[in-house]
Amino acid sequence: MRLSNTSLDRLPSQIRRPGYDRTRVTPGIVHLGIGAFHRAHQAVVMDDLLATGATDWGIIGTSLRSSDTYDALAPQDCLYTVAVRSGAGTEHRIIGAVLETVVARENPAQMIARMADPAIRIVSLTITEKGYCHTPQTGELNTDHSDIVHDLANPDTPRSAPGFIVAALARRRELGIAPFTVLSCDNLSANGHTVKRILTQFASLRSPELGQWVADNVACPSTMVDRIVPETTDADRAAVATELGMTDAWPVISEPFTQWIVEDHFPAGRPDFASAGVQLVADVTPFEHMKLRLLNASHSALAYLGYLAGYETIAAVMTDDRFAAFARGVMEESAPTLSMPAGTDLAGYSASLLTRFANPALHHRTWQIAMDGSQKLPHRLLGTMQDRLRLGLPIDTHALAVAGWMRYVTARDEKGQVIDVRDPLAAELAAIAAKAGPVAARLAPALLDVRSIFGELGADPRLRSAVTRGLANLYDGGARQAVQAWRAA
Ligand code: CS2
Repeated sequence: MRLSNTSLDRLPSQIRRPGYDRTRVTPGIVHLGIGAFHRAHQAVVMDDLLATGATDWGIIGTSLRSSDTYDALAPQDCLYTVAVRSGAGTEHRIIGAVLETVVARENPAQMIARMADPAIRIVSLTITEKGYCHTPQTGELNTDHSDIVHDLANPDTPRSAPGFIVAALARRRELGIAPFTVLSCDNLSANGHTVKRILTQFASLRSPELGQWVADNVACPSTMVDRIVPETTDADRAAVATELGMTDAWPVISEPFTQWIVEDHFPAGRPDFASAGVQLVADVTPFEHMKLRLLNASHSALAYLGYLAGYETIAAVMTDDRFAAFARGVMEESAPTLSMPAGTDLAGYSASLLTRFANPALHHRTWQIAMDGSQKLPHRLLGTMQDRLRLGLPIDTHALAVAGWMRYVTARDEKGQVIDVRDPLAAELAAIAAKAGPVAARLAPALLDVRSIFGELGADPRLRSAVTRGLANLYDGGARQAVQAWRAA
C-alpha cells in the first residue's frame, strides 16, 4: 500500500494527518526547490495554518531540474511524512499542504503559467546558495553563468530561478496582474536584498523598463529559516514504512526544533503566519547573521574538520569533546561581531545549538554539509573574519575552519582516499590544489586568491598567515591533532 488520499484512513491512529478538507485548498504559493528542507519547514507551517483554518492557501512545489520529487510525490497525491527525531523517539506526521509538483525544466511553459496565475501571491525559494547564479562574495548576478547566458537568450524557456521568476513577473506585468512577493528561504546574508538585486539585474538585461518595474514593484522580504533536515536515506524510508504500515517514497526526517523569522512586507497579502509560530519582524538582518555566523559557521567547521578526522555525521563529531569545544570556539569568535536586539541571549542560543548538533537520532552527514563550500564560506565564516580583522581581533578559530575547507577541496583525505567534492567550483579548486601540491605555504595563498570567494579579504596578510598556519597544522598532524592543538593554544 502507498500513502495517498485514499489510504490516509488506513494509517495507524497515532499518526497525525491533515485534519482539513484538501479539496478546499487552492494554490497561493509557488515554491521553487521542493527539497527536504522546504517540506519539513515552510510546508509544515502551511499545514498548521490549514489545520486551524487560518488559510486556504496550498503550495505548488517545483523542482528546477530533477524529477525525483515529482516522481515520488505525484503518485501519492503529494502527501508525505515528516518524521521528527530526537533521543526521545520519533513522531510521524503526514503533511497535506503541497497540492501539486512541477518539474520546471520539463515544463517551462506550465511553470511560468502557474507563477503568473493571479491566485499566486508568494513565490518562495529554497534553491541553495548556488541557485541564485550570483557571485557569493559580492551578491551580484553572475552574468557569465551558463544558465543566465541561456536564459537571457531564451526568456520563455528559462533554466535558472532568476530566469523563471522574471519570466513570470514579465507575464504578470503584461497582463496587468500585480507581482507576487518573492520570499527567499536560503541561508544567504540579506537574502531578500540579494534576491531583489539579482532579479532587478536580470530583468534589466532583458529590458531596462522591466528592470525598473521589478525594482519599483517587487517585494522581497528577508527571512531567517532554521531546521536541521538531513538527506533522507533508504534506511529512513524503511523505518517510516514500518511505522506507517505503508510506503512513502520520500519522507523527510527532521529535528524537533524549527524557527522562521520573516520581514513583514507582503503587498500581495500573506497568510497569518504568526498564528503558526512564525516571528514577523521589521528587520531580519541581526537574526540572519546570528544564525549564519553561529549555527551555519560552526556546522561547516565541524563538517570539514570532522570529515577529515573520519567522522561520518555531525552527531558523531560532537561525541569528540575536542570538536565540540572547537564548535563552541567558532561561536565565541563570531558572537562579538553580532549586534542583536536588547535581551537576545546569545550564550543560551549557542548552547542550544550544541545540543541540537549532538542529537543522536539524526544521521546528518558531514559530507552533506561540506557541499558547496565556495558558496557558503562568505556568508558563514568570511564576514566574521572581516569584522574581527577590522576590530583588530584574532581569527585563529575561523582560520582553522577555512583551512579545513582548503584541505577538503584538495579532494584527497588524510589517508589519500578520494573525497567526492560537490561544489560548482570543484574543478577549479582541484586544479589549484594540484598545481600547489600539499604544501600549506603554497596552497593557502593560491586558494585565497580565488576572488569570487574571498574578494579583497583574501589579500589581507593577517588572514593569509592565520589560514596558512591552520593548513600547515592540518598537513602536519591531521585534523584531530590540529583541533586538539587549537584548544591548547
Ligand atoms: C547546513 C544547513 O547543509 C548545511 O550547510 O549547515 O543546511 C543547516 O542544517 C540548516 O541551515 C539548519 O537550519
